[in-house]
Amino acid sequence: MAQARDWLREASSIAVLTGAGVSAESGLPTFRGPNGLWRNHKPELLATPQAFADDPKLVWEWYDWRRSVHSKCEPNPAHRALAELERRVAGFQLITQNVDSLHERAGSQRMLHLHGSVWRTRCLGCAEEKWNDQVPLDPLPPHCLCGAMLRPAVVWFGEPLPEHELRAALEAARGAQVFLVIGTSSAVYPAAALPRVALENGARVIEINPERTALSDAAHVFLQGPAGELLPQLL
Ligand code: BV8
Ligand code: ZN
Repeated sequence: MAQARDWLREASSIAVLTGAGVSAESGLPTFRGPNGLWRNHKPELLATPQAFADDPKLVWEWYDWRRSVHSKCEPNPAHRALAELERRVAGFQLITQNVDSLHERAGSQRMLHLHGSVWRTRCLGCAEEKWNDQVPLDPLPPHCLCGAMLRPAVVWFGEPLPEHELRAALEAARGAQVFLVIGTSSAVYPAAALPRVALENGARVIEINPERTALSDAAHVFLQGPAGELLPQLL
């Protein structure tokens, strides 16, 4: 912890990659965690274009349930610590895989959503993308004014990540002196490649997670524990 604190204090460019674990202490189930299932469906199988094509209503019921759970959650000390770190360091960039809005609600501004957001919809007809925070959604599936069906504006498995966000995230990983990896199993690509890019460019990589992950052996420092406790201590 002391080593990590020294590196952070001296760094003028810091990048942070977060995953579902940073929202765990807010009460949001993680993607692959014990309570990640919904009606016995595996998230990896529901978060696909195929599942949506097969049964748009079922997939929308899953997102509607996640949106209603999100709407009852508050940012936790991990989210607030990251918003504080952004205020302290000019060269700060937050990169999240999460599709919730807890980082924004905690005050984060310089941030990139690699996998979209459950609070945005995209029209299958006119491609219009917009904010929608109606909970519960009614009717389900929601439709656009143009008449076509809407989809959640998230990145499903097999879909490319948004070009701008991915390029900016790679830029931040290359330029970071310190790269914090928080609450992610580092199992999903290309997001999981970002800490490797940072390592190759000489960054100090610090991982925060209650469990070891695919990244842990390569990280310079592995802080074992919940982000909501360790991040405030680190700051
Ligand atoms: C793409 C949005 C190509 C939807 C998500 C084989 C090998 C390598 C790659 C692949 C492969 N087969 C397929 C692929 C590609 C695939 C992939 O990586 N699959 C994996 C599973 C092997 N990737 C893709 O498909 C990507 N697209 O590659 O496109 C392409 C290119 C051009 C043209 C066409 C195609 C798209 C990936 C994005 C998928 N969408 N979500 C939705 O959410 O509904 S990913 C999903 O996983 C979530 O976004 C989540 O954020 C993400 C990563 O999961 P984590 O955030 O890490 O969450 P997880 O539950 O796994 O872990 C939680 C961690 O928190 C744990 O480590 C736990 O210990 C920790 N924790 C718990 N409590 C705490 C904590 N940490 C701190 N504090 C706590 N209190
Ligand atoms: Zn439309």
